[in-house]
Amino acid sequence: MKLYYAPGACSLADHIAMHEAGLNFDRVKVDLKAKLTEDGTPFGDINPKSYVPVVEFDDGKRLTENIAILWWVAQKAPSLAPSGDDGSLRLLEMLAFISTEIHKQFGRVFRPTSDAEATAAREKIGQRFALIVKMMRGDYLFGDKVSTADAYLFTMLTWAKKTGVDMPSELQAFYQRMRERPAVKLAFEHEGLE
Ligand SMILES: N[C@@H](CCC(=O)N[C@@H](CS)C(=O)NCC(=O)O)C(=O)O
Repeated sequence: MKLYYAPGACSLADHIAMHEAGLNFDRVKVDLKAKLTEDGTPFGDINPKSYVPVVEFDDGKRLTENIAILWWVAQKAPSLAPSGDDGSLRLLEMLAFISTEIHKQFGRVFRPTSDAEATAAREKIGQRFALIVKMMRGDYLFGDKVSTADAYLFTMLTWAKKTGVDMPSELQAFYQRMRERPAVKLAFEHEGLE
């Protein structure tokens, strides 16, 4: 199995989650500007959407989209989803919130078409971070156990740090907690991140 990633991109969430799940996988670095993998393959041949993350299974089938990959990882390692009858559904709900309400807003912070747009996006992300704090049920989103959604949220916080988006103190503490996890340390080491 392979994970196609770009250092520090949203694929970091999948990278962390796959380590948390104890999966064995190779990593293939993608140059998103040149749209080439590290061995020179046009990335469009791997994923016609031309973005990371992509998981390639041993039979050659591929899976894209953070929500789908992070949900799939939790199917492989059920401890990475909240417990209870509706655990898988709650995970999906949280992944969708992070993807559509936080991840997407960062696009407007990284590549704003105007100062006003960047300010509006920062405000939106701030509101959503405040909501996340209200939703958090313990040290992690769903209580005292890490989930694949935590890996996604943590990745969003690395972007907040990079771009100076305000982070509530609860999320700063969450960031530090996540940063100490062996899976996070390993993913940082593999991606050459600080
Ligand atoms: N809907 C996709 C979006 C993935 C995405 O935004 N990937 C970014 C990196 S964080 C990317 O590869 N961008 C390159 C591009 O769009 O050209 C998902 O959630 O997986």
